[in-house]
Amino acid sequence: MIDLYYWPTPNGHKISIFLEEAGLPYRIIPVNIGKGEQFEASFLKISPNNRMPAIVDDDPAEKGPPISVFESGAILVYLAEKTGKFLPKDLRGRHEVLQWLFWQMGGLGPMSGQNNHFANYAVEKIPYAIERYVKETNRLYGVMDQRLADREYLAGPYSIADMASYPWTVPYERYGQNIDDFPNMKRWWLRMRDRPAVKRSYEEIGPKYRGVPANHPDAAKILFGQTAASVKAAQR
Ligand SMILES: N[C@@H](CCC(=O)N[C@@H](CS)C(=O)NCC(=O)O)C(=O)O
Repeated sequence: MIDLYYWPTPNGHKISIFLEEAGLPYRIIPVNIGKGEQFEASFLKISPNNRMPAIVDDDPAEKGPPISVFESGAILVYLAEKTGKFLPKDLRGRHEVLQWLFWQMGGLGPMSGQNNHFANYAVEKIPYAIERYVKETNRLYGVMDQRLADREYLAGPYSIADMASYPWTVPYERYGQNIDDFPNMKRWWLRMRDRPAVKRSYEEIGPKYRGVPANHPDAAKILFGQTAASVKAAQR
């Protein structure tokens, strides 16, 4: 059984999509990040970066004690290796997927996240910061659109690269983008949206967990302005 430490954000959805696609039994342990549950000492033991998602697998392939994994990209690779699904085993196929997975982890996710912060959450609206991230998101969508011109999925067959990327394109309007400007990406986006596992993730699983929005004063106090002292204080 996999324990999934989860909250219905783009990074959380990546893992519920995988688990639903693979049909692996799992249990959700909600981590309400707007309430600060990511700073609980027991959670920091498995996710020292005070971020969800994280997983604990109590039945790892090599047996022995449970294995915990944090960072959504690492979790997707772990689960793909555990199940033998959504990450090809041959050298070329595997690295095709890993490139696009890392592209998401280092680019699409963080840049969209900053975009969202400056455009939608920052109390002070800074035009330079908003423009920088809206443009970078636009560039990344352009890269995806080119890539998807002659294929159905980002890296060959449907893979963990698609599962990682899709959740960061769902709120494209919040990120100042028009999906109609990216017709190849739009075809992929609709294909992803209509997968039953993706639908379950967004329509059934996510809505069970609701908190205040990130810019609610109680949540903003916890989520924005974290420093090294935030983690240190939590470990006491
Ligand atoms: N690189 C990490 C990022 C995870 C992340 O940023 N999670 C956010 C929600 S999407 C979170 O837990 N935020 C809690 C906080 O900011 O304290 C991953 O991909 O797992």
